Amino acid sequence: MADEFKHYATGSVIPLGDGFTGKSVLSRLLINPDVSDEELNDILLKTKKSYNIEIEFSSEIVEVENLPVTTTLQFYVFPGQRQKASSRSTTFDEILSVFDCFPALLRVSVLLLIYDVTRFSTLESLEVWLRFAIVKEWIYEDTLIILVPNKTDLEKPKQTDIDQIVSTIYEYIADHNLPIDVNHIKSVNSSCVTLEGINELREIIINWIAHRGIRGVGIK
Ligand SMILES: Nc1nc2c(ncn2[C@@H]2O[C@H](COP(=O)(O)OP(=O)(O)OP(=O)(O)O)[C@@H](O)[C@H]2O)c(=O)[nH]1
Ligand SMILES: [Mg+2]
Repeated sequence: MADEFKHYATGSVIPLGDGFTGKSVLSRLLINPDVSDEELNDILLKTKKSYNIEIEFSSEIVEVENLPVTTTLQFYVFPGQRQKASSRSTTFDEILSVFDCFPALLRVSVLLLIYDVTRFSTLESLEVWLRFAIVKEWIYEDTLIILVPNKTDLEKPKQTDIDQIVSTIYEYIADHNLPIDVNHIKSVNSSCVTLEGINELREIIINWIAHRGIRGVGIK
């Protein structure tokens, strides 16, 4: 009888961070980490600055309590730009105001806080991005927050610094009385050039959504 049912889990993933930190490239690699060298070069060189929402989906079957659960990651990638560069360019706030009504944006399963390890200002901005997620009420009891120091091929971040940032994020979350504990905050160093951390990040995200995403049952 159990064989007749198909189990699903789905969850939205939102990468947040300043422009040029690697949100679009990283999301494309997380959707498909098994890229050839040629495909990787293409992604790195041809991914353009975002002026619109980018939506990427991928599915995988994960065993949860002996049941195969078809788990779908939905990435919603926004432009990192907050200021208008010209009358034709669009900003994060403008694009979000169009897509704000998306049901998938009501509750976010995984929030990626991305900064570029070579630019300190992108780390400083994370407070603004986190505040934004709080104001939007994206964080609920089943949200996982992952700090992603990206571009580690260019510079190695110190583990002590990362631990300090994670505890600052936790204090910030606790100050805002959000219903998540310290186990909901992780960090994974990444490089979209060497692919450091990409498989680890994907595993963490997919397992989190399989276990804590929005579950459903259908008939096979
Ligand atoms: N060296 C290095 N370059 C990277 C890495 N990740 C991304 N890049 C490059 O950084 C640039 C910006 O990457 P994007 O993914 O477009 O950045 P974004 O955060 O989406 O930027 P916006 O769309 O402006 O918000 C591109 O030229 C990428 O090829 C990385 O890990 N290492
Ligand atoms: Mg982008």
